[in-house]
Amino acid sequence: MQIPAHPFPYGFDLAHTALVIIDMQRDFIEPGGFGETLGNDVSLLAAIVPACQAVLQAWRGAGGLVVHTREAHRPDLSDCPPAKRLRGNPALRIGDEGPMGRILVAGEPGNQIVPELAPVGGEIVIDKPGKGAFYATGLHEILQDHGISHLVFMGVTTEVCVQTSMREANDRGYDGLLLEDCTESYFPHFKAVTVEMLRAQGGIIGWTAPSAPLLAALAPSGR
Ligand code: C5J
Repeated sequence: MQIPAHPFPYGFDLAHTALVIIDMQRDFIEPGGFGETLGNDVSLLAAIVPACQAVLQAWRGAGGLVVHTREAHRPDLSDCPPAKRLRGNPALRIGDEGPMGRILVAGEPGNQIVPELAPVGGEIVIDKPGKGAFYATGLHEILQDHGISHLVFMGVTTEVCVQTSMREANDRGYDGLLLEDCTESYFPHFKAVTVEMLRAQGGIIGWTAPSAPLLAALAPSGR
C-alpha cells in the first residue's frame, strides 16, 4: 500500500506494520483528570477521539496489529524517573491522589484508556514509565517477534509522548507515520511545529499524513 504523505508518499505492507496508539488515557483526555488539573483544556485532546476511533476500526477490520500504550507507573513508583515526579505541578505529582485515582499509577481509573478506544483481545498493551514507548518496555522485542518494520502513530500529546516514541522508533530502524488529525497537544502551536519538525529535511524522523488516505487504503475496496 502507498498513501500520499509528507515529505513523500508512505509505502507499507500491512502484515509488517503496527498501529501504535499513544496514551489515550482518561487522565489526559477526560474532564476531572490529571491534564485538566494541571490547567489544560482537555477538550482539545478529546476532539481527536472520533478520528482515532475510525482509524482503529479500519485497522482492526483489515487485520492489522494494534499496540496501545499507557503512561503508567508501579504503585511504589520504583519505575518512575525522579525528574518526572519532581518537575511539574507540585500540588499534584505522579503518584498523588487525584480526581480519578492516583496520578499515572497502573490500575487506577484515570490510568485506563478511554472507552471509545479500549483494547480488545489480542491487542498489545504496553505500560511505559517514560515518555517514549520503547524506554524500559519490551516493545522493540515484541515488534521484532511480529516482523514489524513500519509503525503508524496516533495519540497524545504530540510533542511529548508521541514525538519521543516516534524518535525512539526511528533510531531502532522503523519507518514511522504520524496521523496529523489523530494526535493533539494542549498547546496547538507545539503540535504544529512538532509535525513540521518530524517530517523536515527529507523525513528526518518520519512521515506525516491526514487519516483520510489511510482510511481509503484500508477500505476493502482500497486493499
Ligand atoms: C505527557 C504524554 N504529556 N502522554 N504525557 O506528559 O504525552
